[in-house]
Amino acid sequence: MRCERKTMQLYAVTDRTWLDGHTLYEQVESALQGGVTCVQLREKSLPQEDFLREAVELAGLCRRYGAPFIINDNLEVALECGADGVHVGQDDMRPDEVRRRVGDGMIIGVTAHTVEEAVEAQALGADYLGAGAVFHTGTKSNTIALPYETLRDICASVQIPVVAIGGITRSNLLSLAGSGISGVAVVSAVFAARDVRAASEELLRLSRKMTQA
Ligand code: TZP
Ligand code: MG
Repeated sequence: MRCERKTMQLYAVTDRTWLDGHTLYEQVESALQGGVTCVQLREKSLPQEDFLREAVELAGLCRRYGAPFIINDNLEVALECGADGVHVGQDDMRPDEVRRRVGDGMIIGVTAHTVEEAVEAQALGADYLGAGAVFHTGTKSNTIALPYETLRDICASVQIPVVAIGGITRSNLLSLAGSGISGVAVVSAVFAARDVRAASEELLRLSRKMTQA
């Protein structure tokens, strides 16, 4: 399996909204010190050159901490920076096409909102699924609300790990117990925190409790 279940325990997705005088590199390092088990670089408006430069730096950082490093949507950057994987949404490149381009070694993550999308993504070569938004989120617009029952059905319909995303905080994380997810993906709960490291430690503790429940 290209993606171990424990990799999904606490999946941090970057956002520069809350840098608060820090660099993204510093923020990601704090998150890694707090124990995040996977990092996704998600950049929606950086010029390609800057995106790649940042990706190369963060790839090296994540390697030092032994956490898989995933690039959102940009295959060229993922390949050039030596990322461990790439994540695509339903409107992005199809997973089988991604697989053809990146070869067998790279992790491919796919967003799924329904059982049909989940089953198809797995059949087309996805290594893990991101499912959400499980709660209301202000971080991404136009998210589709995913009821707990759908999350549970998605998990039951595939063999690959599923990570829940969207509006997850320390207060609601444990309510995802029993759904079958392997962990949680968070943006603001880590990167908007005043103490990114402490927030990561607490979310990791809760996520472990949630999957053991
Ligand atoms: N995909 C679905 S919801 C979301 C993404 C990228 C944003 C989640 O952000 P937050 O701050 O953890 O709610
Ligand atoms: Mg996308």
